Order: sequence, then structure tokens, then C-alpha cells
Amino acid sequence: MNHTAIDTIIKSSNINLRNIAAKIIEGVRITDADALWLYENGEISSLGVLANYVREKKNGQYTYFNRNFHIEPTNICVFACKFCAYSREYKKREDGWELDIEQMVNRVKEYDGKAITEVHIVGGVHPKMDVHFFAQLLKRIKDHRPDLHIKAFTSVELDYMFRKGKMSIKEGLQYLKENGLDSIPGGGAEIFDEKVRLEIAGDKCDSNRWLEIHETAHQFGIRSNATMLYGHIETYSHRVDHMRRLRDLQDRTQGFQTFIPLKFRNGDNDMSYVPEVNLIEDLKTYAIGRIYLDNFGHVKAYWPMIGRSTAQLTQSFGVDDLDGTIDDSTKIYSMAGSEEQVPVLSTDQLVDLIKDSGRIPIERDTLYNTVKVYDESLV
Ligand code: V47
Ligand code: SF4
Repeated sequence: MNHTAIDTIIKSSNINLRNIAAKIIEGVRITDADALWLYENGEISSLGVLANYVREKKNGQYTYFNRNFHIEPTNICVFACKFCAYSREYKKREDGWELDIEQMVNRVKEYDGKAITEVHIVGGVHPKMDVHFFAQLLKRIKDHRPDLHIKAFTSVELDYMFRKGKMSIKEGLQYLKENGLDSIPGGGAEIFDEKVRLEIAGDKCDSNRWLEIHETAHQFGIRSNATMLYGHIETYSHRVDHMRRLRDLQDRTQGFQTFIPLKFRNGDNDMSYVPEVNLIEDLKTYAIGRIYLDNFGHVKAYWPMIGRSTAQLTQSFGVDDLDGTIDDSTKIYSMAGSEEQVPVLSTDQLVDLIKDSGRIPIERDTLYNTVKVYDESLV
């Protein structure tokens, strides 16, 4: 690893920056106050150097990706998050979509014979799709393709289906696991601060419940991801508070795989009046996430949302994983004004995008086992 850049920061005339850099080099966790200082005062090139130091210490020159596809069972939703451009009310369901099990299994069959390792299933919270419906869906997918890893349902969806099915979190997760659930995606976290959450996401699954579902999942050996929706009405302190709750949980379980900052996009939703943050703010958020979450193995950028050029750049600001490989068919972002209206990238294109950033692409499975290293020098 090239230490020259961080050595320069260690000699910086700014005592706060010097102290934070020293902690990072010594592997000492930074405090909430440090993270806040970096948000408020950290200049972008120093943040890049510090985040890249942590990134390379953890993941070297590797950038991971996996081959997955999405199924979105429905966009009908009982909730009305203000940032959401995707959901439709049940009473206006003719404007949305509702897939039945057969349609979703057929979607899986479209990938027969293709080297896909994961299906990511998330959608709106439909009042009529219950825990038994989803258990049956999982079972049908596993029966058809046992090797496919099923990453499914945000805590928001799980919370609703367990409550409706009168199941505890443990009972619900056990039931879904028996039917084929392998891991849980990171969505629905938004921002944990209760006041901001209430304002933007109403009465959906609260922060403690989101964390409790992930903690229980980890106790069952179900790994999960964690997102943070940033760049709307939250403050820097709210972002630090969000990450602190994740870091604390991770200390207890080690069950999170990756942290995924999600940039708020303001297209066609009830928060369209909130301007989107700029690139510097994006890079800052990735970098501070990488520095602060010292117990997370990976930081992921979801390229359809931020665009492929920014995704390339994030790899110098802590990111070691790019999601959204091939045929990315999710609508949650394209409906809110994502950078990539047709977010399709072939594996070869993604590999080139990573190589062009000077990193070594690694195809991984959901649990970060190596499927293939794309480095000619290792062949
Ligand atoms: O929870 C919704 C976000 C999330 C908007 O775990 C928006 O591997 C920005 O969580 N602007 C769902 N964000 C997507 C998600 C995800 C994506 C990729 C990978 C993984 C993973 C998880 O999308 C929601 C919400 O936070 N979202 N609307 C919007 N207007
Ligand atoms: Fe429903 Fe999820 Fe959209 Fe909120 S973000 S309205 S829970 S689909």
C-alpha cells in the first residue's frame, strides 16, 4: 500500500485532521465527534486519502461485483414515504403492478442456464401479499433453482408480514428461512433519527424494529446489508447517529456484510422541492462511511443510482463493491430520477469500468466468496 499520501496528512498543520489520521493508521476507531468534524471540515482530497487507506487495508485493490437480478413483486404499498416515487396506493392499484407467484417463477426461469448467483426480491408493502404467499414464492424459486441465493425483503416488508401473520420476528424469520430465504437486503433503513424518519417515512417500521429484525436475522445466521438514505432533510449529525447505531449492532453480531449509502433523488415524489446534493457530498458520504464503520467489511455503491462515472470515482473514496451488474431491472430508482434510465451493463462493461479505475475486478457470490478474479497477472 502506498503510505505517502496519508503520511502527508499526518504532518498536516490541522491538529484535528492529524489526530484522526493517526487513529486510522493505528486502527483506532474514530468517534462520533471525529466523524462530524470530517463532515463539517474535511476537505475532499484528505477524505479520499483516509478512506482509501482503510479501503486498501481491508480489500486491497479489489473491487467486487455480483451477478444478480431483481424481482419486484408489487409497487402497491400501504405506506406513503415522501421520497418514494415508486409506490401506488392499494385503492389506485390499477396504476401499479402485482405479480403472482407463477409470474415471478417465470422470471426466475428466464435466467435458466445463465451464470447468475443471486435474486434480489423487494417491493412495496402490499396489504394482501402475506407471509405465506412469500414463503411459497421462496420455496418455488428454491425448488426450481436450489443454487440461487435469495436475498429478499427489507425489514419494512418483514415487519408488516410478521405482524399481520401474528408471528414474532424469530418465528417469521425461521419460517422464511426454512422456505429458502438466504439473506436480507439493506433497504428500509432510510435515516434512523426518529423525528426525521417520521417526517419522511411516516409510520412504517421504526428504527428500533429495523435494527431488531437485522439483529435477530444475524443470530439465525442470516446475513444482511445496511443502507442509509442521505441528502434530503437530515443533518450531518443524523448521518453519524445512523452509522453509530449500525456500528453498535455490528459489534454485537458481525452479521452485516456491506454498507450502502443511497443518494436521495428528487424526481417525481413528494420531496421534489428538496434539491439533490452534489458530487462532493456523495464522495464525502462514502468516504466517512468507510472510515467510521471500521467493523464493516465492505462499502457498496449502487451504480444505476449515481451513474457509472461517479461509481468509478467512489472506488477512490472507500467503495470496494459495485452493485447493479447486469440487466438491472429495479424500478425504485428509475422512477425517482436515477442517473441511469436504462441501467444495463454487461459483465464485460462492468469489468472494464473497474479496470479503468485501476482496480482488480472480482466476481463474488452474495457472501463475498470469490467466483472469479479478473486479473490477467494472476492467470
Ligand atoms: O429503502 C427509495 C431507497 C431503497 C428513493 O441490500 C430511494 O444489496 C433515493 O435498499 N431516492 C431500496 N433512494 C433499495 C435498496 C438496495 C439497493 C441496492 C442494493 C441493496 C442491497 C439494497 O431505495 C429504499 C429507499 O431507501 N429509495 N426512493 C429515492 N427517491
Ligand atoms: Fe412503500 Fe418502500 Fe416506497 Fe416507503 S419506500 S412507500 S415502504 S415502497
